[in-house]
Amino acid sequence: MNKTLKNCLLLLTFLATGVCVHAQEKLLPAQQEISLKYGADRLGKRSDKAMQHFRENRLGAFIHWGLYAIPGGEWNGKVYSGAAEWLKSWAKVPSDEWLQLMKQWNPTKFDARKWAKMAKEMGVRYVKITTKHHEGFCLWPSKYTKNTVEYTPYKKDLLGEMVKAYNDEGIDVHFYFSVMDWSHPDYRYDIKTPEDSAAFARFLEFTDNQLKELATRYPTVKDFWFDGTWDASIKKNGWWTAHVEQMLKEMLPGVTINSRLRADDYGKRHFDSNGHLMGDYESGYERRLPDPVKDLKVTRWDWEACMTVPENQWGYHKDWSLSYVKTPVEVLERIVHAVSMGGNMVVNFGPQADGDFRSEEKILATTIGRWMKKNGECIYGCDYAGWEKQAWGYYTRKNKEVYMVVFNAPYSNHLVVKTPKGTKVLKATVVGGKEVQVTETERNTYNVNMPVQNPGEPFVIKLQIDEAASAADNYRDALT
Ligand code: H79
Repeated sequence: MNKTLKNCLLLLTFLATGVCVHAQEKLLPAQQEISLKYGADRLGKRSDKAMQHFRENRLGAFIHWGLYAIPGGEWNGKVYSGAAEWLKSWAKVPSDEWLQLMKQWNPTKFDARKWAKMAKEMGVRYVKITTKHHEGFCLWPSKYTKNTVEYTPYKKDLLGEMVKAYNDEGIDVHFYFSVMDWSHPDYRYDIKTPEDSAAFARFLEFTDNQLKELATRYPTVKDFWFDGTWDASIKKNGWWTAHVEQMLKEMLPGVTINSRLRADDYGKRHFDSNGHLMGDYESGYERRLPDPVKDLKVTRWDWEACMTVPENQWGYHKDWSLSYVKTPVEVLERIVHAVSMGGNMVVNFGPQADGDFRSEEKILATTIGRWMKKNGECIYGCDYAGWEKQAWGYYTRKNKEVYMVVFNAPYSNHLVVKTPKGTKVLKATVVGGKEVQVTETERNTYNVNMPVQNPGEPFVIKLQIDEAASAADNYRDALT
């Protein structure tokens, strides 16, 4: 059999057997696909400008801010170690009582411009803001409920102030929106009776109205990130999730929407019953990343991961000593790791109720920002490089530029680089520094000399490559 034919057959076998498919992404052969009314709208990545922009931004910040910032994880003298924004649930606080916190909502230190400057300094290109978390409190004066900032001592439109300030700094704003609303009397976890059905229909109309209100009041919003969509009530109303996506896309051309919103005709979420991603990007990577070796199929679709700095605190919690707190370098490594696998990373901040940030978060933003200022070219607009991963760190790539982002320096003082067939490394330069020596050691294998660097600071080497190099060389394979 000739080699090309053999390769084609191998590829076909690979595709047909669906080798290494994602647990959630079980692709059926095309002819066996079932017809869906509310499945994926599209196969593969979106290629328009707005999506490209979303993708090239790569680094974002999450802002979790709501009434939960006031108790900060403590209720009636008891400190709960679970996520602070879930305190209402942990402490079983009835809605009426929880909403009393609105009387104390007065963030006197809040200055949207300061927040925007902090984000700018950190080097994030977008910010995802919790417009409404599960508790139901809205950061904008929604006319469809009284549970909003308008009825607090602060009174003003917090969300509006933030949108303007971030946009003024050239930072995109994305809206986090929890569909599940613990304070709305018509919310249902499941639909079991005609009464549930009627109530939930009213709830969906209320939600539509709030979303239309957000899209109309803040037309510069670039993305909606839905959460609180896992309940049976929503899974039984897949049509509504498809409708919301369509409605927002009609109102805001180019807007991007996360996969978490969607459920198909059979209540299958994120990936439809045929295994195709719904929404524009996968948003299931919460506090975790795909496996660097096994999960590289994620490069087939757009995705965005989000992470907390402590183990699992999104909203402000007064005691961060209850779980491990990641160091700035550990946060940085997750950012680089995500980009090296073709994804975005969003780092979470949980501001205090007074409108200031805790010192740990300020230090984190400054430290990341300092590194990004020097090395950001290996993040923004970069993608999966397709080169064999090495133990020293991660590759990222932008057009012809391949970046080595080094987190683990070897004792040999040589960073091993293995290139794909036909690709030669011509030159290596430290970003913000000098050229370092490159030695070819085997076929498609190089030693890149370790530069002198600041201890504890990951560094970046930019490679100049020739991809049209002849595959012919003087190396001989061993006969065994
Ligand atoms: O906003 C942040 C979190 O509050 C929210 N998403 C991020 C971005 C979130 N994280 N996890 N969850 C929502 C789902 C949580 C589910 C659980 Fe439970 C809460 C598991 C145990 C407690 C709900 C209640 C499911 C089982 C019991």
